Amino acid sequence: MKSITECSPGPHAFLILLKVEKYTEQESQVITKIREFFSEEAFKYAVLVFTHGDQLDESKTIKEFVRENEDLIELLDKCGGRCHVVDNKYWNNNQFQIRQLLYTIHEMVEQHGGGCYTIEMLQAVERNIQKETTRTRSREETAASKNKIKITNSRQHSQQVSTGGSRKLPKVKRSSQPAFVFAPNPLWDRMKAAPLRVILLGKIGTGKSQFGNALIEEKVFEVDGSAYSGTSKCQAATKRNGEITVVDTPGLLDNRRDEADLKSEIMNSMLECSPGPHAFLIVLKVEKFNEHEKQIITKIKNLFSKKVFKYAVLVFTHGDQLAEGRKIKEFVSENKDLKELSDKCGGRCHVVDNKYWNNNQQDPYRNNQFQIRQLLNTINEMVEQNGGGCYNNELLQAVERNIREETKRTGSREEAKKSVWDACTLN
Ligand SMILES: Nc1nc2c(ncn2[C@@H]2O[C@H](COP(=O)(O)OP(=O)(O)OP(=O)(O)O)[C@@H](O)[C@H]2O)c(=O)[nH]1
Ligand SMILES: [Mg+2]
Repeated sequence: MKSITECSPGPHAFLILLKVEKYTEQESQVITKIREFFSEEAFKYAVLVFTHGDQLDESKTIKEFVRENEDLIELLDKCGGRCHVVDNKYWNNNQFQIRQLLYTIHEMVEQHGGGCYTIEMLQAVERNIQKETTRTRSREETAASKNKIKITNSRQHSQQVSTGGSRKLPKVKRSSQPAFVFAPNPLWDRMKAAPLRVILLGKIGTGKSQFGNALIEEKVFEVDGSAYSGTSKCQAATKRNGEITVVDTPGLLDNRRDEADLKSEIMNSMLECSPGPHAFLIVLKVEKFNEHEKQIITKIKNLFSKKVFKYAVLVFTHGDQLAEGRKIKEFVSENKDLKELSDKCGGRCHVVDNKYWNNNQQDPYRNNQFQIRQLLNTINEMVEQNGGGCYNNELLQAVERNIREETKRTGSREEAKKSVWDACTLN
């Protein structure tokens, strides 16, 4: 009950912590206890947070894990489908999940009209605190002294509970006080409005398509082991519950391909993520950074202007070539040109190995899932730094205007994109 006085007039959210493990009788009893203490109403304000995320099968999302157990499905349903996963020990960086969780809470509070969970008992506590506050003018002091007062209430409460069964506490009107506590966050607005849009760019055969598949957690892009460019057309895929759109592109500097044709195809990728990408992932291999690689970077700069680096992250594939125990930033800093490039990209670089680092348990750094989580954090941070905005230029703005007009006419954004693109290529 002390926890209640601490967040009077009532909590915006109950975070119910569970482990990624079998949902047994014991877990079920904990849920029953929560119901007994706070009534069924509490679940409307609840989010399930699973810890020990490293126990989650690499190929599964937390919702898939939940769907394997009838009781968990039922519980998740009660909680409006809200659940997240973290790992406090092995996932050094839980920020992505925590941001998602905060976003979920934010959305839930909005759904509740900014209100919080409140029952008669909680309001009684609040009334007492308010009375005491006016008397002592110190809310903190009074919260402490009210704890003593609440012991009586708490006893009454436990007596009620001990009578057994699921106790339905009287529901009372929600607090009229504006209870919404989060500062406006452009990232949340962006996440709500549209998925994160990401374009993969790089030399032929660096592993763009295979990495793209890892990023969206599905085999959508065709992987090709031949010496020639496997990907000839841009392809977009929106996955991870619509949170991310990844656009795969053909390899740059393909001697066999007409330059104008390639350029037009790369520009097509921009259309796929109109009004513009939030991030360009420049895919390189862990190998010598020679003239050819430099030419690729120059090409990217010529295509998108030097503004591109403000939105870019370097992703190194073939991480296996990185000496054991070394970090990608160390590798980058050994080469003057690479270091310069990385600096232009705000020091944002990550490493994966599409062949050997899937499900790598031995070294948490040499693990694609870990690296992808880190990469998503980096992208989110970069988007925040860029004020929630995306890469844009005049051409893109004009294209977006046309798409919007066409969408109004045809009623379908997809169709509109296609006809705008057809019009562009005919000119
Ligand atoms: N060893 C190793 N092989 C990789 C890695 N990433 C990709 N490959 C292999 O490299 C080849 C090319 O991979 P893709 O993903 O098709 O490369 P891409 O950059 O999309 O190639 P293009 O579309 O032709 O430009 C395939 O045989 C992949 O299995 C990696 O990290 N390590
Ligand atoms: Mg490809």
